[in-house]
Amino acid sequence: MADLAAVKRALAAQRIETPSWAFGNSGTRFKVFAQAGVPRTPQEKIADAATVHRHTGVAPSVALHIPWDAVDDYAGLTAYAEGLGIKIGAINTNVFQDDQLLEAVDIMDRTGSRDLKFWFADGINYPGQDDLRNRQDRMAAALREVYDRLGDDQRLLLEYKLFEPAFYATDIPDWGTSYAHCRELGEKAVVCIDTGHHAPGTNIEFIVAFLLRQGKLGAFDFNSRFYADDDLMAGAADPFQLFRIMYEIVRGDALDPAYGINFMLDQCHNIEAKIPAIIRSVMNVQEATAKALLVDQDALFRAQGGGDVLQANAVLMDAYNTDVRPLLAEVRADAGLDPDPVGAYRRSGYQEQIVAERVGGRQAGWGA
Ligand SMILES: [Mn+2]
Repeated sequence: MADLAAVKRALAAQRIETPSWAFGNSGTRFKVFAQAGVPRTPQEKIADAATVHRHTGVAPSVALHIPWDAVDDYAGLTAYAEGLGIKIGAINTNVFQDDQLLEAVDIMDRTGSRDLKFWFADGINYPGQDDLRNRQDRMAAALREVYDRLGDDQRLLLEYKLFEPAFYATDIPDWGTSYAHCRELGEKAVVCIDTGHHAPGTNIEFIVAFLLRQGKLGAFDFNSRFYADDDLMAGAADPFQLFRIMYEIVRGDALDPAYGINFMLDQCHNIEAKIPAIIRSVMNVQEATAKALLVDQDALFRAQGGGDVLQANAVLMDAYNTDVRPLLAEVRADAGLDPDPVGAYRRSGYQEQIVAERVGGRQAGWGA
């Protein structure tokens, strides 16, 4: 049996980072869907992220996106976040220009961010368009320049994506390519797993286990996918997959914030209300984590060692099939929070307030 007091302590200590862009407008390649009350400035995005933290208690940092969240005064922005009880998290950028990559490190210095996350939208659309091997050399050189600029306590998170926007070849299409570049760079470079960036059927928990064993798993971008990079709420499409991923995290003793993995969300909310959808996503990650913590590891290892296939599977499924909502309600109550974060948000009047106040100006969103 898992130690319930230890499970509750681990859940109370869990940290999940929210993405600033999830509070802005988003859409598909056909249309960006506007919603009333959406932030117009990085400050308003930070205020929404602080609201998510106020109701969940486990989301005390917000990732920024450069250039979407670029401001003149980063010290002021950091102080503003701290005044609302949260910190600036990872700096995300997807612009392949050396000067902009280096500028992102300057921004980290000013915001106190530990993590710089790169996703490169680079690749080619046609065979022969460019030399595949030279492109890797150029990628390695660009990464090296940024890596060498990092401070002692800063890290480079290298994200991968199977395809899009380039459809023939992507420069960092999979975890193996990211891992190889990170190994070449050194200790401060680690892989970021975006759960939406794989081919259908990919065993993501295997990647988690492998990278943990190598000490090269640095972060997650949690979201759900049905077809491709759909960016749906984490744990919505396949909660069992999220459980299997979190089990490998627990199995690898990597849940504690001191281990260093940045558990981020990376999602977009096109038609559903953004703040409660992000609260729901945080809760989905918490539920998957609670179930992972409830796995009876002694019984599991015994069954595995004894070659009892059915029993081993049953031990895992027993934990997965446990209703952990009452347990998480207790964890929240112990922390002085409402046990029902989405309900508490709806009753708080915050949504009505931002709809009334955020009138005029230019709403934040894709390309803004
Ligand atoms: Mn991502």
